Amino acid sequence: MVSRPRSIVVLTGAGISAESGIETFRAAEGLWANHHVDDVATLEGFARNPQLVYTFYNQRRRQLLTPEISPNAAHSALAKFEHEFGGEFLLVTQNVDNLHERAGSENLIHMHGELLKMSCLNSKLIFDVSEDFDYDTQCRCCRSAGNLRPHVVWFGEMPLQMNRINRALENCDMFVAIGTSGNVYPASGFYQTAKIRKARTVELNLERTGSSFDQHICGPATVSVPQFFNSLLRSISAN
Ligand code: BJW
Repeated sequence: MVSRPRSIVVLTGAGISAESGIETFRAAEGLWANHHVDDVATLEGFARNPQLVYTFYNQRRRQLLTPEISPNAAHSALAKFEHEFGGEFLLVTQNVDNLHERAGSENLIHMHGELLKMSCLNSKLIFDVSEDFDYDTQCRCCRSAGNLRPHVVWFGEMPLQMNRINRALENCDMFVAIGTSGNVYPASGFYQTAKIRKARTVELNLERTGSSFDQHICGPATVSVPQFFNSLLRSISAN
């Protein structure tokens, strides 16, 4: 057990944004309850019915940009911790929302992409986007329509910045997973990589998932995340 961590990797999932009003994927009323994964989260689904996929992401982008959606106490606690902790800190999120950066997190990887970005299927260039786009939208680089896709990682595609993530996992002495069901590979295996390196592994979730972390703390993220990271800061400064 490490009392004073030197290097921490935090993984977040949809559960950290749930209390900000963004649906999770696998809850009874979650995003997958009303959409078939194969239709909206695979390249094959996009090829079959691009309009359905554009509409799915346009709606989610519009929701993210409404004034009702803002970072919650869990996002803020992570940003505060990053700025006050003297060691290495990497935040890896599976979320495509921008609530971590809005809360002030800096060393952040969006491993499954970002809702406020789109990419060109030809050039692979990535552009910021805040408005709706679809099959008829002209691409900013090749100047033709039909070439733009949401900058998100679908099933069967390689998540982003895996080399950097793996390096951080292999060097960390604490790994904390927050609000993720552990259903999706490779994020579901991160705690094992960290464990092999003798890191302390902690899960913060509404309920205990199937993965065997060293410590499980159950409760809503807006309560458990500030409690856990503020207490960690106190114990670091007391040592
Ligand atoms: C709270 C809370 C509160 C609620 N407070 N907590 C067969 C076996 C094993 C693997 C595979 C397989 N067949 C295929 C695969 C691989 C596949 C995979 O894992 N499939 C499984 C589903 C079977 N993975 C991939 O294809 C990935 N790529 C890949 O593997 O490439 C090959 C490779 C990689 C690396 C090395 C070598 C090879 C790509 C996965 C892409 C996932 N994309 C999505 C959509 C992204 C865009 C979008 O947002 O639309 O990403 S799917 C969706 O799931 C989204 C999420 O990021 C991801 C994870 O979901 P998350 O965040 O865990 O959400 P939920 O809803 O599942 O859970 C929420 C949790 O929060 C719950 O636990 C609640 O309890 C909790 N909670 N309220 C605290 N208030």
